[in-house]
Amino acid sequence: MTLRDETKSLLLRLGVAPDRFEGGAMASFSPVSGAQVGALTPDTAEGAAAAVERAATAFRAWRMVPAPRRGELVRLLGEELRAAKADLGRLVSIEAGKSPSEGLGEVQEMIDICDFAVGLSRQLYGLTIATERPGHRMMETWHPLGPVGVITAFNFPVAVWAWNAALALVCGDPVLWKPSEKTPLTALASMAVFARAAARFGALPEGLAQVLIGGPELGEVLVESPKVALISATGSTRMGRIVGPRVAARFGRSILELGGNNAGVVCASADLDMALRAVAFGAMGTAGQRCTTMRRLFVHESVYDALVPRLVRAYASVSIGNPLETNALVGPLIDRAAYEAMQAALTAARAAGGTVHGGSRVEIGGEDAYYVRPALVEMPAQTGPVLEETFAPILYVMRWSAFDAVIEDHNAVGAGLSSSIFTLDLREMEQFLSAAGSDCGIANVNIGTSGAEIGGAFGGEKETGGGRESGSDAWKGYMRRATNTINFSRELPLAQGVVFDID
Ligand code: UN1
Repeated sequence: MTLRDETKSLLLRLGVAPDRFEGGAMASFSPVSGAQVGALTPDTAEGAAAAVERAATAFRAWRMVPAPRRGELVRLLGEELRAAKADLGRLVSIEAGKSPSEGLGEVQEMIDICDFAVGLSRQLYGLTIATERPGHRMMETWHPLGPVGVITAFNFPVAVWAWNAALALVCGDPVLWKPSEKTPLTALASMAVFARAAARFGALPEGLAQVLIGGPELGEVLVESPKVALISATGSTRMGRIVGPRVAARFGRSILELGGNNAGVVCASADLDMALRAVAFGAMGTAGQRCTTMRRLFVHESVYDALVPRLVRAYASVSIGNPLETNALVGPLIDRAAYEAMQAALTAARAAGGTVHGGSRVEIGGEDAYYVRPALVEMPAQTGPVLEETFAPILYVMRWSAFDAVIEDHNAVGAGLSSSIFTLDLREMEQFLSAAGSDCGIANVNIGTSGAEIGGAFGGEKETGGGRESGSDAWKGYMRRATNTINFSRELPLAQGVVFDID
């Protein structure tokens, strides 16, 4: 069976109508072999504008549905995702090139956020606040915000939609999804799964969850429309620099989850066996194509020679292979552009004095597939390409000797997503987690930078954009807060002792 045939049978089993992915002008490809696997009919900008209108109408109805009832829809979505897990996970492997375990893990992340959101649907609490005025009560209420535009990247083609959609739906907001042009098929499949949950739920407003397949012009419709109350965008810092100001210009709200240049700091006391495994997964997993991928590693000079040669060996021996036919740990890069960006970064690293281990192309999957051996680059200093995110499996390794200085270096890049320290020293650990430590949105101890679970808020600072998605109180970004003061007395005392007596 060809890859295209397998893709077709998966899509049909997942409930996608053939006219959505066959016979259209928009080709989609699998990075596993570079083969075309879909021919979609893209949506138009006019179609996107009509979708926004439908979402705005759906909002008026959905906001009045009690939140726990909205949670029931998400509970059903979680059930349907459980039933679809094997097929959808396989489709993620086909379309994004993830290993089987990571493809399934991505669907598990969707299921987890559904479970979280179902519980949340009964916990959208506001505070009751002490008031200075007698006979008054002050409180906060949280209301649905409006349609949410979700713009996602190829690397987590379905989980990031689910992080946003599960929360938005329980918060009372319709969802408009613009997936990456590189991964439209998993988006269509996710919407088919959603449609089954919706059918089981019963009557739902039309346009509660929609997908827009096509190029950046569709994302632009969402970004520019005042009816889209929130834009939640995942992608590069370059994309965020365009989207953020445009949403702000219309006083829209945005959650930006942009680039990462995540680092690990290995201290003298570190458990090196553990650090080795954590760094290997963090830096090579998902072929270096996670926002949270470990891209820099600072190793204390006293353990450098004990750790780095072992890491170099792990890089030389890690299994690279077709994720559909093997259980290899490293699959393909998404496309040729990713491969070229990786090679350019390695050339720049050599020019900056780096010693490159690995990084060359591996002949798997044919000429249109881009498999590479992950690269470990020993750098004399944090210069050149080390300061930038290259979305490929490159780990820059540097030595350190003074703790305060390594924290400075750790924080001396534009992005601020994820970070980790490997230490058994209490002082180093606490300093890393303190106000004077890592400046990232995620700071870990004795685990890598990637692989966050959904219960925590996910996102980062500085050029990562400042947004938070997923767990903790990230839901507040999807609702509007009203502060209510209620006077149940017979007087009208003014705050701050102000007197304003007429007659
Ligand atoms: C991303 O790379 O955009 O922490 C998301 C992780 C995943 C999510 C990453 N749970 O690696």
